[in-house]
Order: sequence, then C-alpha cells, then structure tokens
Amino acid sequence: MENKIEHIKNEAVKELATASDKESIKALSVRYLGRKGVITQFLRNIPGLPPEERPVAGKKANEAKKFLDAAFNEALKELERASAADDRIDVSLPGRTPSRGFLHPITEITRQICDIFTRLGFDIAEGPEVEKDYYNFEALNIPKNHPARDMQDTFYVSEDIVLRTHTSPIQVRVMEKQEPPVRVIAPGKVYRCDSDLTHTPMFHQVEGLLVDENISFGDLKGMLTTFVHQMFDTRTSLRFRPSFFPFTEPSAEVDILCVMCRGKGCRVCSQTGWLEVLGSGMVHPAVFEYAKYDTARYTGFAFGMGVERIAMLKYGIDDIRKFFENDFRFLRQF
Ligand code: 2NL
Repeated sequence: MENKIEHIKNEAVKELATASDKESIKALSVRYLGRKGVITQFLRNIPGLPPEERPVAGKKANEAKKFLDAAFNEALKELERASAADDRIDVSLPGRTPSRGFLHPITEITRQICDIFTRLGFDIAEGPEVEKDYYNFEALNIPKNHPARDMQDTFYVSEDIVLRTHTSPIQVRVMEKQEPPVRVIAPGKVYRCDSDLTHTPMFHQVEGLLVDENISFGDLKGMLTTFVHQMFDTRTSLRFRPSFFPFTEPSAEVDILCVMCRGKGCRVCSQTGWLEVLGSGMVHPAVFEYAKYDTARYTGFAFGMGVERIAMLKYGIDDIRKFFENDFRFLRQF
C-alpha cells in the first residue's frame, strides 16, 4: 500500500515536470487531487483495507496529497513569475524621442528676412513662378537683346512665357494694381539655366521695393544698413559699390564685412575682407513709365538678394547643393 501511494506521487511529479503551461498543470491537479482524482479515490478506498493497514495508508495518502498540492501551486506561481519578467520595463533604457519636424533652413532664413522688413513697414507679396515675358523682362527695362534673356540663362516655356528669373515681376504686378506709397517685399523661387558649386537651376530670392515722394539713395542706404545689422549683427559694416542693372539707376552692389574673418581676409571672402550680399538701386524711370507712375512726383528704391547665399554665409556652408539634396543629417542641424 505504501508503495502504491509512493508510485502515484512519483508519477505525478514526473508529469508535472513536463507540464509547461497553466492549463496542463491545472489538469494534472484535477486528475490527482480533484473530486474523482487518483489520490482522492485512494483515500476513499481506505475503509475497505485491512484494519492494520489503514493508519499508515491514510497518513501516506494525506502526505502525498499535501505534497502534490504544494507542488502544483508552486509550479503555477513559477509560471506567473516567468511571464511577469517578460513584460517588465527597463526604466534605465533611454526613451524613444519622437521627431518633431522643423522648417527647411531656406524657409527659416526667408522668414527671418521677411520678418525684418515686415517690422520696417513692408507688406509681403507673391506671384506666379510661370511668368509672362512682359513682367519678367519688358516692364523691368530689360531690352530684347539683353544677355539675361538668352536661352542659356532663362527657361522658356514658350515664345513669351518663362520661368521667372527673379521675383521682380511680383513687384511689377503690385505697381500695376497699386498707386504709391508702395512698400513690398517679394520672396519666392526663381529659375535660371545654371548649375555648379554656387548655382542651382532653382533657388530663392527676396526682393524689396519702396516708392513714395522724396525717396533718396540715403533712404536705401539706411534701410539696407538696418537690415544687415538685424540679419547678422551691428558689427557687420556695409560697403556700397557702383554697379549696373537695367531696372535701377544709379545701381549699387552691397558688400558686408566678411562674417568669417571680420575683414582680415580669408578663403570665404577670397582675401578681400568683403562679401557681396545684395544688389540695389534707385528704380529706373523707365520702370515707373511701364507702371504708369508719375515720375515727376515719385522716386523709389529696390533691392534683391539670394536666400541661399545669405544662408550659406550665416551658417558657414560652402556648397549650395547641400540645401537641395534633402540629406536629413544635414538639414536637422539648423
Ligand atoms: C540681385 C539684384 C536687384 C532689383 C533687384 C527691382 C525691382 C523692381 C524695380 C527695380 Cl520692380 N528693381 N529689383 C533692383 C536692383 C537689384 O537684385 O543681385 N539680386 C540677387
């Protein structure tokens, strides 16, 4: 009898060792300890045993019952502990930072430029990138034989439609609709048939136009000085150099003290100490004639700058193409 109960217990322990989930452990428990279980049946049959065997058989059977009950419970607990360990969170791991999105450096610089002029009283105007020859060239006093009109510089859509080569046509359209006083800033994409280290077929420009009574070259100098001091810093001095544009007279190119070497001469400024950043001038009377402005009453100034060039100087970038490769490792730095 003793042997039989010992045998049952050993069988149960063996089976428990191969039970790998909750369900099979519970099934084992029912099979051995349930109401119709093997041990329960054994206990029920004790009264039918010879009287001298009953005490030992009862004791052994009860011991086996207790032992197995504890073993099944322990096995269930162990399973739970193991699955809890799987779900546990390592709070020392670095978090997963969601990426937040940001503006392209060219958009950022364009906005900075526009913000400065908005604070100076300018309105922002926009216009079509596919433009009539009239607005892009004719009304800006760019003659029919001018090299800027050449196929080599301009993308022609048809005989009299081009991809705008500057944002000036925006301002021509403003003048067509509005009498002076005019203060507009014209940001946008422009297109030129050109591609190398410093040129891309599409780039960004911001132009400005101010027309009113008694506007002088002094107003132009003051406005652009304020702009440069706000865009860079007040230590950045300016130099106005005589130049030529068909749409302004007189015309001047604006250099700023080299932002890298502060005038000492370096690779960025080609040892000159100066960097060209703007074109400007007093609006040519011929342009006002196209706009039907009274040239006896009104004068004005205009200027234009390349956004990529400003961004390259501000961030110390030497290849304009970096702005258009969309390499996230480059763009995310700004
Ligand atoms: C440059 C030169 C310039 C203008 C743009 C302009 C516009 C009108 C009338 C007269 Cl509607 N002028 N714009 C004037 C001088 C220079 O830009 O180097 N841009 C990158």
